[in-house]
Amino acid sequence: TGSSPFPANFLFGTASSSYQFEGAFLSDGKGLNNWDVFTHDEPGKIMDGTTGDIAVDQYHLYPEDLNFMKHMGVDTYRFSISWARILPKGTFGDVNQAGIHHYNIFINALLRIGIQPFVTLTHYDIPQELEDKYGAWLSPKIQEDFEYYANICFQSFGDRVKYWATLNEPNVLAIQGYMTGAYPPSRCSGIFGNCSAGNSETEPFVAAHNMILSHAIAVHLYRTKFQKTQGGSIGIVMSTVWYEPFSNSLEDKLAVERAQSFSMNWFLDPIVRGKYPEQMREILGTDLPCFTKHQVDKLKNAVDFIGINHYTSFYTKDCMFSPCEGTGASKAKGFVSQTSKNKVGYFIGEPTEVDWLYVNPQGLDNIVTYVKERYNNTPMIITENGYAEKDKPNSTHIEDVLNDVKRVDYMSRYLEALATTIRKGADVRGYLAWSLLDNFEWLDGYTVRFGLYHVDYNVNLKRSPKSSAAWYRHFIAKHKGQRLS
Ligand code: GCO
Repeated sequence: TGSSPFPANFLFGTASSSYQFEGAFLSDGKGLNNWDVFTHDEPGKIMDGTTGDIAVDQYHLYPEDLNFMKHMGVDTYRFSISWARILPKGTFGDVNQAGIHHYNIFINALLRIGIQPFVTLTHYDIPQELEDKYGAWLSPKIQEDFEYYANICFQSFGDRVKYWATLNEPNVLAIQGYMTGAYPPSRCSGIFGNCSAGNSETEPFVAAHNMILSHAIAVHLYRTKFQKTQGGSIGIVMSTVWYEPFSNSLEDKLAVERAQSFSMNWFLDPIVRGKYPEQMREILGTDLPCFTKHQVDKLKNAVDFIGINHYTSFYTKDCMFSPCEGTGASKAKGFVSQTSKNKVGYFIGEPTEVDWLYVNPQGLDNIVTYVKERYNNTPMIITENGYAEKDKPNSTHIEDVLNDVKRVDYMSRYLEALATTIRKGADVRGYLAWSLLDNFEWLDGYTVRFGLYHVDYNVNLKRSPKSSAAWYRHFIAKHKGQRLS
């Protein structure tokens, strides 16, 4: 082996999701999902009033996208299956064969060019019917519907798909869907926002509880029924932030622990260790649901790998015991710790054009090391990392837009940090860049661009490589070359 820190079967890839990429929102028998309904009913909530109806139309334009991947030399492509394409009404009953057919063709096309499909079962979008019928994640009923859906996916695609992630960023979904109400199903109460229904103090924990149990049930199903013959692995994808104390005070250090407890560890502790973080129990008391003995048994070690989405780092200041000014979250149990006095002190590293994204490569080394130690060196995959630029609608110089030197700088520094962590012994199995193409960035619509390839929304969704695509191609080739030598 050569001098590359990335091990021989390390996966380089890019990541995406169904709602952000596919479009074709009414094609081939697909049912409506929660994001279809949300973007249509409340256009004011999306920055530019757009929807994912067409998105970047990967549903139809995928052959071209596959060529880009092949050209870059990636090993894997992470995408999500649209639950509403497979089960238009979400639940037991008719499977939409056209949906199965679409993903079969897509998966086969990836494999034909030597790219491993890496499938997320749900990346925020779920059939609207599940919301209407019983409140989706708020009801334990979703556990069996998720199991039913997962079973269809394993059965239909598992002979060829060797990497499965159950849920994408459930920690973000629980907060945005049920505490701030910013994402569907737009539930919140009190100081958290203006929703027509919800309870920000309790519902995030109920929804999360059902997500955790749904995950565990799907993993159990995969392990008992499919894994032996299909030989793949299954995990979950978490949104991770590296938190640093704002000052050296004990309060701020405890606030950092609370911040991790109330975001990443909220899910990973149950899924790996079989229980919620101690601090959550102390702060929330009976607002935090409990697991039965039987559930605990299913939960422990219910991942083959931990998927880490990582972009940025925050300073963390205690606001629970000494109130912080100017933050709406100051009364939120536990979560208070994630805020600080002012924007200047809030993020770590160099600012970007996007307000939540600051450049701190060291944060990736830190978070991976933290996960390694807390979760007994469970294998990890960096399932997302990437750099955003604001759309510049009036820019006449497409060359400038395509020459994304800042993205190249960001990726090369984060990958260097990752190499350092791996040299220190972390078991990281892959790195997936967010994202292959510019795409629908949730509440930011098409105003924020994450792609290695540019998409022209005015000219037939024309794709053009940015400098970062060429850079990534060289980076991958260099590391593979070193492995072979
Ligand atoms: C996720 C993320 C992605 C975003 C990306 C950039 O849930 O995995 O929200 O879908 O597009 O993180 O913000």
